[in-house]
Amino acid sequence: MNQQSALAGSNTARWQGLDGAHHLHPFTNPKDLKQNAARIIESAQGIYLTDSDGNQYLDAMAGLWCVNMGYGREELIEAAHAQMQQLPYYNAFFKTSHPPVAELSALLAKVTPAHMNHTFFTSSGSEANDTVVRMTWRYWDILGKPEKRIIISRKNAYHGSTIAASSLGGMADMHQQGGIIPDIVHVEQPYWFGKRVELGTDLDAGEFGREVAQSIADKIEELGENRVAAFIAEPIQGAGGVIVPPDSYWTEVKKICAQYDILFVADEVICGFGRTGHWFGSDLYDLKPDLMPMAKGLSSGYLPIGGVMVSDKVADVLIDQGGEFNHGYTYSGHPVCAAVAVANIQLMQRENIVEIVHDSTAPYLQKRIRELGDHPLVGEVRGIGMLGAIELVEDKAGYKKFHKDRGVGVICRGHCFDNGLVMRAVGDTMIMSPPLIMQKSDIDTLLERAWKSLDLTLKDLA
Ligand code: PXG
Repeated sequence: MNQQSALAGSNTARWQGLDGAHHLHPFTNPKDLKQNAARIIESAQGIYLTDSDGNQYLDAMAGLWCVNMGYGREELIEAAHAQMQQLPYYNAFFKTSHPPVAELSALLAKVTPAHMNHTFFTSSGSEANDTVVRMTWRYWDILGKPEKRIIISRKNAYHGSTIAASSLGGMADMHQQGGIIPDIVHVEQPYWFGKRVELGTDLDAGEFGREVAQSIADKIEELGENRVAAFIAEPIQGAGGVIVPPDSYWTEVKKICAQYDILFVADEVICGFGRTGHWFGSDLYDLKPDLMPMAKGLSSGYLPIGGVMVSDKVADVLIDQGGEFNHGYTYSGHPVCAAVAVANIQLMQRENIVEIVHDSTAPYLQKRIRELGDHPLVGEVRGIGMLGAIELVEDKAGYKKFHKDRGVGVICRGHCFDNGLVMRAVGDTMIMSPPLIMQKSDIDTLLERAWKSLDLTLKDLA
């Protein structure tokens, strides 16, 4: 061992010790972590992470679905540095503003759908969805319909981790710890593969999509349109397992949202900022949402910033009839975060990244990951843009998954790490959301490592 790696090793033990003794991790079983110390990620460049022992990993999750423009981008670092010197903090309460937040608001009006021209800023996607709840309720209140309170969401949706956002979400594990706030209900998700597993047989995609969409209309009828405020959905469910709905689903949901007097909220926290090969998932499916929570890719994850993009329809009511909206955060539109978001969007524009993803890298990623469908462990591969999911199954033809206690997804994730690849496991669904800057040769590396990790997983199961 040379001197440098010996030193790196000792630092690893020190950081693991400090972390284990004092850090409560999000979504982690602390007892498990005690037995297996945390992997310490120390630096990153481009699409690669380096841990404190010098191991490198291709980050096929872009951090946590966010580092879209890759690590180490000088433009973003410089924007933060310059803004720190100029004005590290000021708020946007009390009729004040500052250049970065004004510039960012204008830029967002340009890149989001044409009917959306105002942003309410937050520091995260969860806060954005909390804002959605209050804004939705406020909107109907102003219009003299305070009884319109119920927000319809979907099972297995993820909308964040604050109490309101986790209530909007459809994660049963989260609801078990703390319950959900009133006036939120959940309908089916358009998980075609999951339904085929449940039934143990194939199923017409178009029909399934229309049926699941119809459950939204049924729910509105059951509750009464006069009580329903909004329907919220991710264009493609991310944390739930990259659930790409059948084409018929959004076609039908759009009709339902137009038919009833309710707001439609497209949660773009993952799908936004080029992830699907379009600026927003709403562009991909032509969704025309009334509200659009966003975060993550807004700053490529360099600093925490989120917001709610507000349609003219809602903004007109809030602005012309609403008076003061009693809502806001100390860091709403934080100048350094806003400056980095501006630099990030400008970098995306300068590098034509959305076009490159749409025309070149996403089609290549989608073609290549589908090759994994030939692997004996893989029951389905799906994806759109720079999003992918690989379903690990016991029996391909019979749509049979492994018993969940076998932890096949976790085994596979471990092999991915050991082979220099970060993929996330949602149960036995391996998911990826690689940086948008991936080139075709990077995608080849990803595939090589994924295939090897699947082989090793299969070997473990034998
Ligand atoms: N909406 C969506 C669609 C998300 O994916 C949030 C809201 C909340 O954003 P914040 O910034 O408050 O985390 C998210 C976040 C995972 C994972 O394990 C996914 C998210 C967050 C943490 C973990 O896939 N998505």
